[in-house]
Amino acid sequence: MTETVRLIVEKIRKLEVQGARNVAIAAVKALQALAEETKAKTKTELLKDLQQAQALLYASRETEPLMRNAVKWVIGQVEESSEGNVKALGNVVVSSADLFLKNLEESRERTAEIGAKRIRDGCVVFTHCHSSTVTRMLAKAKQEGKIFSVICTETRPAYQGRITAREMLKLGVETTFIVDSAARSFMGNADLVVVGADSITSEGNVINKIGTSGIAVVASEARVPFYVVSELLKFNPATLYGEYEKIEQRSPSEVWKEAPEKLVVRNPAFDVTRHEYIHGLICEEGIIAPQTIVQVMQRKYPWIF
Ligand code: RUB
Repeated sequence: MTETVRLIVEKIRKLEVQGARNVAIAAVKALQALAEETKAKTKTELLKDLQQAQALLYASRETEPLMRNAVKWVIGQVEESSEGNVKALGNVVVSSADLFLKNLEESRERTAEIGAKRIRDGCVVFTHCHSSTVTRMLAKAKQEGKIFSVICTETRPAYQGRITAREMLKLGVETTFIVDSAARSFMGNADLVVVGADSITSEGNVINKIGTSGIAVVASEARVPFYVVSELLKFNPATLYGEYEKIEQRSPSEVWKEAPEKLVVRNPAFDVTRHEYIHGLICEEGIIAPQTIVQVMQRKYPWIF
């Protein structure tokens, strides 16, 4: 395995690269680096290298179907290619990866444009964690001249909410920062909740940063619409065939560095928000009911099945 792939895997594992989209982008770039650095002499050897990288990337963050879909698609292009020469196959990796990234960017732009229409002047937007898709949507609303404010949670234990808060301030959006447990106290002030997604199941349930499902319940109680903003490729096709999405369990030391001995500290990275709490899934195809995800995927991304 090449050094660049190992470095990227480490960055993903340590959360130096965070958020489903950024993780997928880094993974695709790792495959591009591999294609340029590989010592493979045949198509079989190149595919073996790519599959090794695939296994390392998948294991770096378990709950990331966008990354898995991206890597699978790029490797699929090599498998299907009629090229026999390793150099030409390397070019297939690079160009397919570029195409994937371009399409992903277009999906985010379209999603942001659609979502920005839900932000009205004077609106208070509640968000959790850091989603580059959510912040892009809010940036779009701001560019369109909308005046709104944001409430964001700090998002223990890794404080991704600080990334969101900094981005919002940079955009010139009035931002209030709260501890996660203050979500219920502040929900009454919000007009809508927008969160990102790491995974979407065939039933339309959404897996996102730990704490999201509690916020969805609180939003439902307060009658505040709860939206998920996500590119469709975060759908996990295996869930259609009965698999559960795995929930990544991170190191207890992220929660309490020097915890007393014998204390059981648990640190799941994500939780599941059931579709009945989701007002709409804002994606590149529009605002859809999350339960319709399978039909939408069959129409838009049939290769995923
Ligand atoms: C980040 C997180 C984000 C989603 C969506 O978790 O839960 O809401 O990944 O992000 P972590 P994006 O920080 O553990 O990766 O919209 O950027 O894909």
